Amino acid sequence: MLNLVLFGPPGAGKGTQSEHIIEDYKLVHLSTGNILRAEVEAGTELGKYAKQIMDEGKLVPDEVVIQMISNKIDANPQAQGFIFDGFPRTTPQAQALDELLSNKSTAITCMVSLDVPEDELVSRLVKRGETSGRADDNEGTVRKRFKEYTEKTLPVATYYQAQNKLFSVDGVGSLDEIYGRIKSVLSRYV
Ligand code: B4P
Repeated sequence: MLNLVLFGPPGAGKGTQSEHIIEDYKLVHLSTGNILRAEVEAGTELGKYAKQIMDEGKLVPDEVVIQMISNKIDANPQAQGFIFDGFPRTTPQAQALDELLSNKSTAITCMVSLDVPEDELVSRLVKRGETSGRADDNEGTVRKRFKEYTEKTLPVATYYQAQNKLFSVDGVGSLDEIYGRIKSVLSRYV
């Protein structure tokens, strides 16, 4: 199995690059951001609870997203591998993911981290905000999301580095250039 964590700050292009990877490597795409937005859209209790947190640029509590991911892994027993997009975002989430995969006799293969400077991220997300309708795509909230990332999510890279699974790639450039960099990391494994 190829189990990839696609990592990076808000707006780094995780969702964008996932689309190519899923197609070429036949992985099941698990994006916690997409799952949460679908819950918000459907007006579920979870969606109502998560919306306020997401709109403030904060992270949804670990136990909520861990349970969501656990359900999605169980719902895909035939998967040839997973791409985790936007998860794990905290060290407890990373530990829980290791345990979930170990219970299925598998593990994370590698983490690819997309490196993009903060000002470029703000400009991408403010631009997306012109059409996305996302309440968290405005400069003030993006800066808060970046702060959450720096404080709570960056340690996740150290967690995978300690397992020799971290690969950083330059996330600035054309979509094809960046995808080429990701493929060259994945070519070590497939
Ligand atoms: P997410 O949905 O995960 O999203 P994201 O950080 O907005 O972005 P992504 O990196 O996927 O960027 P994209 O490809 O879209 O999270 C949203 C919120 O959900 C979080 O703030 C949090 O509240 C909650 N949440 C999600 N997961 C959680 C978890 N595990 N724990 C707790 N809370 C969680 O690209 C962004 C833009 O850049 C697009 O407009 C794209 O077109 C553009 N772009 C992409 N690549 C480009 C390039 N190379 N050049 C120029 N523009 C580019």
